[in-house]
Amino acid sequence: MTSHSHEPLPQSRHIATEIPGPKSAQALARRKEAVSAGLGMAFPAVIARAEGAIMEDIDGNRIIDLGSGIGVVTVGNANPRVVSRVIEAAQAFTHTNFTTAPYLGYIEVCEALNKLTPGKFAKKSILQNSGAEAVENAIKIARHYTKRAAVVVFEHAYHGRTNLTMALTAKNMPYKEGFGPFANEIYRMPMPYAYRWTGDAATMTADALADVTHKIEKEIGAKNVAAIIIEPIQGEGGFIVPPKGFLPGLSEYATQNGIVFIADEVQTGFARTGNYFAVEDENVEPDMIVTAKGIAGGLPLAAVTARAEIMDSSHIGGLGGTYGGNPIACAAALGAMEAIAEDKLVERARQIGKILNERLTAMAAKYSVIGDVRGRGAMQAIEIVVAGSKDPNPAAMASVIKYCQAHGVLILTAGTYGNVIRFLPPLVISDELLVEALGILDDAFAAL
Ligand code: PLZ
Repeated sequence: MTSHSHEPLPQSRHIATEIPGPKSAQALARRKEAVSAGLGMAFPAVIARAEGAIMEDIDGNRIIDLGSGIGVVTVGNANPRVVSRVIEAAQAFTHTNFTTAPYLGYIEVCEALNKLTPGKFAKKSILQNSGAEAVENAIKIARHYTKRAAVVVFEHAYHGRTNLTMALTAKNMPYKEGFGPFANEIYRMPMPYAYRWTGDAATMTADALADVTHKIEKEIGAKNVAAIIIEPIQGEGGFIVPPKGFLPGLSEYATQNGIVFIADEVQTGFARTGNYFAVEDENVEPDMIVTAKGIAGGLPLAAVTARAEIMDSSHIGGLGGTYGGNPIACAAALGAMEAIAEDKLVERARQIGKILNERLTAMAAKYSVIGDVRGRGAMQAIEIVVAGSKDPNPAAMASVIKYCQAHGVLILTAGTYGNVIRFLPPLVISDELLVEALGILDDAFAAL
C-alpha cells in the first residue's frame, strides 16, 4: 500500500518556464517583504512538491536535486516509509514532551542509534531538534563528565549557528560576523587540508598530529581538555577529507588523555559516505557521536549517542528540552532507518560515489578550473580555482551554478574560500538521473 493519495511525481527533469518562473517570481517578491533579509537562497524557485530526487516548483518545473536539502533527505524526499509512519504517528498523538510523559518512538530511536553507531561498548542517547542543539548538548555532557572546560576544534569546522556552535565554527563570514561575543574555552587547531597542504598523506598526518598535540599540551594543558570535536569529513568547510591516520591518531590521543572524542556526523552520518558513519572508514570508535539531518528523512531530529557512563553522568533533569525527540520526528527516523536497511542505501551510496567520482574526475581532466575532486560515497565535491593555480575562483563557480539552475539542476556550494561545489544527492536517485545532471554540469563548464 502506498501512502500517497496523489499521482507520483515523475522522476524526470522538466523545464516549463524560466527559473524562477512567473509564479515563483511573485512568491519571491512576497518572501522579500515578509522574511528576514538575513536568510540566503541557494535556488530561486518556490517548491510545491518533491519526491525521491525530484523537486517540482509552483510553475511546474521539475528540478534534479543533488543537495538533499543539505544532506537531509538521504532516503529521498517524501520517502514512502517515512511518510506513512509520520501520518500514523500524527494521528496517534502530536506531542507529550518526553520528559513529561515518555513514548516508545523515542526509546526505539535511541536503541537503534546505540546499535548502529560504532563501538561495542554500552551506549545511551538523547534526542534534540537540530544539529546545533545536539552539538551543544554533546559539549555540555562532555564537560560535565570530565569536569573540564576546554574544547578543541579545527580549522574549516562547521558545527552550527547558536552561540556555542558559532564559537566552534571556523568561518567568520557569513556565520559569525557581528554576532559575538562568542563562548570561551574553544581552541582551534590546524586541519590537514590535503589539496592545500604539502607532502603525502602520511607526512600530513604526522605533521598535523604533532602540531595539534603540541598546541594542546603547551597552550591548553591536556588535563584541561573536555572534548575534541571534529567532522570526519568537513562539510560546510568544503568536503575536506582528512588524510588517513589523522582521525585514529586524534582518537587515540583523546583516549590516552581522558578527553571525550566527539565525531560530528551531522552531515556525514546515516549511509551518506558508504558506511552508516564516516568514522567507520578507519575503524574509529568515537566516545560520542552527534547525528542529525539524514537521521529522519526531512523531519527535525538530532541526537547525541555516547558511552553509557558519559551519558549517565548528568544529574536527573540536567538534560531536556520541549520538543527534542518529537514523536512524529521519531516515527520519521524509524522509517528512514528502515529505508536505509531494506533498500540497501549504504551500498547505494558507494555506487553513487563511484559514478560521481568517475564523472567529476573526467571533467577535472577537461576543465582546468577544477582543481580537486574529493569526498567519499555520495558526498563528493570539486574545488574551483583559477586555471593553472590554486587560487579560489568563486566567480567561475557562480557561473556554473547559475547555468545548472537555469537547466533545472540544484547543486550546493561550500568551502572556506567559497569555491567548492558539493554533491549530496538523495540515495534513491537513479543512475540515469544522476548522469543527466552531471551532463548538465559538464555543459556548464564547457560554457564558461
Ligand atoms: N554540524 C557537521 O553540517 C549543519 C548548515 C546550513 P543544524 N550544516 C548545514 C546552514 O547554512 O545553516 C551542520 C553540520 C555539521 C552541525 C550542523 C548544524 O546542524 O541542524 O543546522 O543546526
